[in-house]
Amino acid sequence: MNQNIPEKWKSLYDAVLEGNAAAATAAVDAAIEANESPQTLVDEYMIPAMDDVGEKFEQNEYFVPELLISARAMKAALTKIQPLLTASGSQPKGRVALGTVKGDLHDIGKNLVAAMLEGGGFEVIDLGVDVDPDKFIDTARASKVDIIAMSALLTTTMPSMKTTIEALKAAGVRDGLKIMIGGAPITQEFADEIGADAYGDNASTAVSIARSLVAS
Ligand code: B1M
Repeated sequence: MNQNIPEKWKSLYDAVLEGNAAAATAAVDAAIEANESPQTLVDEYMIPAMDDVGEKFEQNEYFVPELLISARAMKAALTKIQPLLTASGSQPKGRVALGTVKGDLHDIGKNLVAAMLEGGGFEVIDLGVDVDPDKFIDTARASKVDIIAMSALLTTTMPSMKTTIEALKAAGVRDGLKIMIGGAPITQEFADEIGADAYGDNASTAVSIARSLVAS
């Protein structure tokens, strides 16, 4: 369990951990009103809360319903924060098709990556969750994307990333774009092994990585 949650907005951490959406959004409102950085709220309170939800799940203290209500509280709080992470104006730096891979329904991290990429000036086509390789291929063809970005949270769905890359190759679209992958179980070694161009370990680094991919 995370023991080092700063007292300042601990009510936000508690609300996400306990799955209290109303308290989570109220805490975000209060923090934003007090000029707290949205990124600090995400990094120091909300993500640690979700990590602790995962730990409680592993210890059989929480079960799937608790995961779901914590996820709902996290999403409610993020709905308030996402527009603040998303900058406006200026020419898009590139177009990214982003999705959680086939078989995987986790979308909180993927949504954060989308918000940060948009905030970093990218146009994001969000393909959602459980994305079939064909959907990535169709989007790459139809929308001339610069980057295919894939998220996975389950060790059992990591192979879907490889399958998608192989399908992009077989469809003849792999060479015209860059591939970035991320998600809790993903590592640089895995990215190298399956032939992805880059691995991002969090939503902030995903933006700098996307920028260097487009520049290269
Ligand atoms: Co699930 N789940 N879950 N779950 N869940 C995990 C992932 C798990 C680690 C929990 C645990 O056991 N500790 C475990 C996986 C174990 C494993 O694979 N080794 C697990 C399991 C087992 C399951 C089920 C199988 C449970 C069951 O049914 N028995 C089931 C699978 C369903 C499916 O997908 N087919 C399941 C279901 C669910 C819910 C639907 C109930 C819910 C998801 C709700 C939703 O997303 N809408 C849920 C939740 C909430 C979690 C935990 C608790 C939290 C995930 C989360 O949102 N984290 C999770 C435990 C954990 O992660 N600590 C767990 C916060 C989020 C901000 O972090 O997504 O890692 P994350 O994203 C980060 C980085 O990874 C990175 O940036 C983000 C921000 O920094 N990142 C990228 C992510 N994608 C990126 C892409 C990039 C770059 C960076 O470039 C493209």
